[in-house]
Amino acid sequence: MSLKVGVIGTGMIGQDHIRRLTKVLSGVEVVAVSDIDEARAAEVAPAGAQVFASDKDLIRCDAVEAIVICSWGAAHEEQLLECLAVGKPVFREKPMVTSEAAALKVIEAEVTFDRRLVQVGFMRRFEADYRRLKAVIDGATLGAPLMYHSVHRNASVPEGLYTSEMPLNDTLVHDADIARWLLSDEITGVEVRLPRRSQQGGELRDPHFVLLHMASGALVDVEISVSITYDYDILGEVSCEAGIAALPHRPATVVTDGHGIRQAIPEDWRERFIEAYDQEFREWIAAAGEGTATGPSAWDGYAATLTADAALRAAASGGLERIKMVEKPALHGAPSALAA
Ligand code: ISE
Repeated sequence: MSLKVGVIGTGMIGQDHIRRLTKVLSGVEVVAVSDIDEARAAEVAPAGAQVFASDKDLIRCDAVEAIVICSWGAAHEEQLLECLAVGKPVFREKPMVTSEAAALKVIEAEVTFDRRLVQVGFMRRFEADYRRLKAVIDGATLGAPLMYHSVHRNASVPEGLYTSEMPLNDTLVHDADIARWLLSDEITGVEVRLPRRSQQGGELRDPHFVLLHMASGALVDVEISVSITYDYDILGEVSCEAGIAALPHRPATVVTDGHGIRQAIPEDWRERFIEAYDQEFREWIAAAGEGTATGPSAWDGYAATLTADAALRAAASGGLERIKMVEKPALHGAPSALAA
């Protein structure tokens, strides 16, 4: 039997997930779609799917068993709380919400429901290369992780839509989440340095150099470039006590011609993480079919929101901005190192 899913938000990522859920994956059916732009929702809705003007109506529709939210900005909080109110599993694209207060409300609602329902879209955790890297770190053959170097380069970002805060509250959250997950650690403080400004980004402040302080004492440096022009380049290397573990380069055809020997790099995140997104949804479908959620949780969404807020403060202050988390609920795993 197929899981009957409603999709809220039919922009670029929403359309990509509808394609994935209808053409790539099995055991799932998109039965409802909604968007503030109803005409766009109607245009991209799969044959037979109901189109809703109101996201609340979609969430409450009896035919919808689980929800995928790909909408933009402030609507997230209300939509998530509505899903939790009716007890339906929900996949929420990152960022989970845009304020600490909203993240705490989502955590509280899920804890009250007493079952995990929320999965947040940190797709890197589902990629085979990242999983192998984590297995090496967890295996402890290299000793304790001391530093993680993360490189996050976008060729360009959508003009007008991507604003100057977004390197820190939209792009950085992936590196922050993967660092927490790879090192099994929490972020306790953030520093941001602004190197010489690239002329390629127009009005945007680009690039950023971020330093994440982890509870264990490990340090994570992140390069965020969003106008690097050449392609979408993601690198990661963990320095441990007795060795180094790094992500491999993606396999690509080796082309040899008059310009030399070269291998193509993915153009954007949809191409770079295509398998990760597919696997992320395979696991979401399996859990949602059981009426629950696994993978990145509301706690992880909360941690990302705190990191983004601290990074924005750090960019303004030039100093180290501390993060203080509430006590981790048992529902979201073992109490964190930061538990009060
Ligand atoms: C975008 O929203 C993503 O999630 C991509 O993974 C990231 O590389 C990009 O910078 C974000 O804007």
